[in-house]
Amino acid sequence: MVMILMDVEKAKLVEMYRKLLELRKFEEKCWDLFSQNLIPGTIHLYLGQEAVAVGVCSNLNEDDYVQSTHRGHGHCLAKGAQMDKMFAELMGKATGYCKGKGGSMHITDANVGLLGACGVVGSGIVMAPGAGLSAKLRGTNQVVVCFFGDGASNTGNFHEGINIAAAWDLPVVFVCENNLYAMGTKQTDVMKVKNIADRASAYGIPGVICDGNDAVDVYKKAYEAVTRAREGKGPTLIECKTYRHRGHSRFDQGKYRPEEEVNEWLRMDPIIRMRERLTSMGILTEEEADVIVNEVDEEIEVAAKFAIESPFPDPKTALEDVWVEERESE
Ligand SMILES: Cc1ncc(C[n+]2csc(CCOP(=O)(O)OP(=O)(O)O)c2C)c(N)n1
Ligand SMILES: [Mg+2]
Repeated sequence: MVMILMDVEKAKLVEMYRKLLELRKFEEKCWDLFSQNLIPGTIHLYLGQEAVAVGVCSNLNEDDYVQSTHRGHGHCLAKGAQMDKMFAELMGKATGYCKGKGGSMHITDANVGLLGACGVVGSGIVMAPGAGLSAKLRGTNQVVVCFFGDGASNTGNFHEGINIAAAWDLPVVFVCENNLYAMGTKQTDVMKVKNIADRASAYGIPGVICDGNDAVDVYKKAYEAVTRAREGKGPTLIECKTYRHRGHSRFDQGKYRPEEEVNEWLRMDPIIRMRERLTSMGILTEEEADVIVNEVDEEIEVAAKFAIESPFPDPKTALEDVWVEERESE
């Protein structure tokens, strides 16, 4: 374990522990707010997969881009989106990211390079190369991270997006979060290959497998992929093996998953593992770790209070911001 951590700075590890907690507690609060009927529509919780977003995004600069998915709260927070505006958006409030008109699957924040969540499975895989091409043409050294699931890796977009990004050496890092299920469909029932990363060879790019419940493993492998992209050497396909703690969306209890499987993955909880590492390495004492937990709890309460106390949008604004005015062609 010492070997694994020696080359990652202590401050970075502590920062990652705090981020992991933010993602976890944000989702727990979402569940709480939903249970009180304060969040309309559906939500797909990121609980259990936190090490992926945190491990990857800890390598990014503010002006790098992230393309998210329907299960995107973790990506947004890890890239620097504001909790208060996220809660407000989920609750349909006027202070939310889309003024309450978009909800969970439309959270976007251009100020921190967040290109947006999207409910259309696999769609991000063809949009990310566009952002990569833009960065390449402008010569900005920006990198694009494209998150998607195992289910999305079976769509045609996977082939189209990765193929063109590879052919043009675009600065895109494709991160597949393999949580073993696409809704109720088991990955092994619909794929002949064991590892999604194995498909990378078909595009002539590196394919890398990570322990997706270990933020440090993800961080280090993503570091190599981000560096490669920034140096103009093209994309990498990273597969993070992970698991969602809950059902697919808020209405799914996940009964199709065997109890032993769920329990096995719960034992590999990414937050507990990170805390155990930091305390056993002497980087944090138990008391210091508790202080961070309490600080994050407080941060969550403040952000949720902001959203709860925010007004709903005025019905008169319903048609604002939903249509782009026609422009003269240039
Ligand atoms: C194009 C399209 N087809 C189907 C759906 C319905 N749908 C929503 S999420 C989902 C499963 C996605 O699975 P995966 O890519 O593994 O992501 P996960 O939910 O596991 O994070 C499906 C089929 C959709 N939203 N878009
Ligand atoms: Mg999945």
